[in-house]
Amino acid sequence: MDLFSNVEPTHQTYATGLVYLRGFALNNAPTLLADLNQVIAVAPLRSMMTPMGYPMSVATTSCGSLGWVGDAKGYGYSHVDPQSLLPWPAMPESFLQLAENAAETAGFKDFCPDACLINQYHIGTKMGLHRDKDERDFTQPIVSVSLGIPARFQFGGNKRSDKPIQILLNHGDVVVWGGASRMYYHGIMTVQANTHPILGNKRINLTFRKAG
Ligand code: MD3
Ligand code: FE
Repeated sequence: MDLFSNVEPTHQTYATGLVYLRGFALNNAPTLLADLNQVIAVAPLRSMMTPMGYPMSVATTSCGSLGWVGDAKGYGYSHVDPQSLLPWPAMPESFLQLAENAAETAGFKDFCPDACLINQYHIGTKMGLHRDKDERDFTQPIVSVSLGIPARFQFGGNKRSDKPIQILLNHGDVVVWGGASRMYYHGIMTVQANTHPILGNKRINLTFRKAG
């Protein structure tokens, strides 16, 4: 068995409200990736500027009625892509179906995401420890889908100083972040050299949010 093939699907619920669905998106991955290509043809991946004055190493774009944007002034959600000044591409049906299905499996019946943030990691990129607080309603979960080469995910607590644990996120893994875990500090460690049979040396992460 290679690193990317599925093991027994494991559904694991943690006290913090985090539900880990190993391999939940494996069968949908080819469709998700085909639909992703349509999205990035309209709204290309790009490195957003940070208020710290340097661009993110991770390239991002969005689909859905709202998209996550960053510039020298800060972060937030916008109805238009600041690069094209056009609305973000619609969320593909395959994305919506998977996100709703995962949320329901995790116990969130009426999850209705209006934003999907797409992050692309090349080898050597990372995402520093942060919390997601630009959304309106923190009782809504966030659903994340990992595709491509694996990455070590860091997961802390309510304080930046809380010691993080690490979780390996593989191709096809889905995590639903509800309850207290929704506001926990988290990040992605520097992505290590690897290749994935479909995505090559990249990792793609989709995060579904109810932002507005
Ligand atoms: C826990 N993305 O986009 S996915 C992000 O792999 C982000 O691209 C990482 O953190 C990535 O904000 C991690 C897992 C994830 C996403 C959002 C969360 C975990 C989360 C929001 C709240 C708590
Ligand atoms: Fe985050």
